Amino acid sequence: IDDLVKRVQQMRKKGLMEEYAQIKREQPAGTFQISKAKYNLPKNRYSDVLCLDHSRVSLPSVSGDPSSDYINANFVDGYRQKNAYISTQGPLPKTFGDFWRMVWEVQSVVIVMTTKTMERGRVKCGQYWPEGEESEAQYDEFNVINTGIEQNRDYTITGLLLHNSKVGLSRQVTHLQFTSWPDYGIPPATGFLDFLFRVRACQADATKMLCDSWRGHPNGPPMVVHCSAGIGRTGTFITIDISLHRLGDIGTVNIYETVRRIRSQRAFSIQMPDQYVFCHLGVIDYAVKNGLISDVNWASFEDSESDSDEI
Ligand code: PTR
Ligand code: PTR
Repeated sequence: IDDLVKRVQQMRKKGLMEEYAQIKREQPAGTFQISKAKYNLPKNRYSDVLCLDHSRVSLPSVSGDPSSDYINANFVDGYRQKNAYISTQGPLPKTFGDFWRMVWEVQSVVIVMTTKTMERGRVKCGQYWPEGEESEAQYDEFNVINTGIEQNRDYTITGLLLHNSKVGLSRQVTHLQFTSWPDYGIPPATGFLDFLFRVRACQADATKMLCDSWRGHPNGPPMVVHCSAGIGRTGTFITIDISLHRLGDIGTVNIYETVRRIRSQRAFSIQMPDQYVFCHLGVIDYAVKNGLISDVNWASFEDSESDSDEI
């Protein structure tokens, strides 16, 4: 962790932003053929945010409907855990049923949402779950009941009961929505870290209650993480989660490589230079708060290199 602090202080904000620009110049690690198929295009929220073929989540297909197996979602590996996450876009009304089918198929127990449904007067994500306490809604074969809401300053936690009428079974899912994160922006660090640890606690609790099929997978099924496009805020959340797991395990982080690895499975992850910087600052903030390091001197962090390119 001391190395991370040194690195951040040496590179300063400007250097980190340049490093991010370099990551952004790298070609995506594969093709987007299935996302681009004519019958799948309407299922993408943004025409320029497609999903890599090799890591996409395929749904069970229905014969005669070539688009039935498609959702704009990718598996992303965690820290020493294959497919720890699914990064996906904010569901569109026409993909609500697909979204719930995905949650059902991969047996997710936690959904992380890092956007609001509306921001600056624009729809960022569909209302794909019943919003009011005790209310319910139907999405294809899924009946979803809102079983309770816990409201916090920066996030809201909702219990959802998912019933699949095709197989006659129900499952409990916890929905955690972070509400203080503007798109293309960064969140408040303290609120964000509180949120991340609540997400982990929910995943751990729910995993404990899962049946035999998850024995041997101590961290449980993939966590579904989404924002609007499923790249900016989602990528930032996953980068910090992986980095803090790694920090806890071996005492070091490598944010540069972590971001590149995430991007190799969910293309374009992390959208803004500030989000890349925030990954570093969020981890350092955690380390300070937990006494791993003493407070960091940020005096010249935001300065541009004083002697080189100033006139
Ligand atoms: N309070 C819960 C927690 O500490 O994780 C969050 C939560 C809130 C979980 C509501 C589930 C909820 O709904 P219910 O318990 O009614 O299913
Ligand atoms: N084409 C969109 C744009 O206007 O930039 C794509 C996009 C939208 C990219 C939102 C990222 C976005 O942010 P996030 O992934 O955090 O929802």
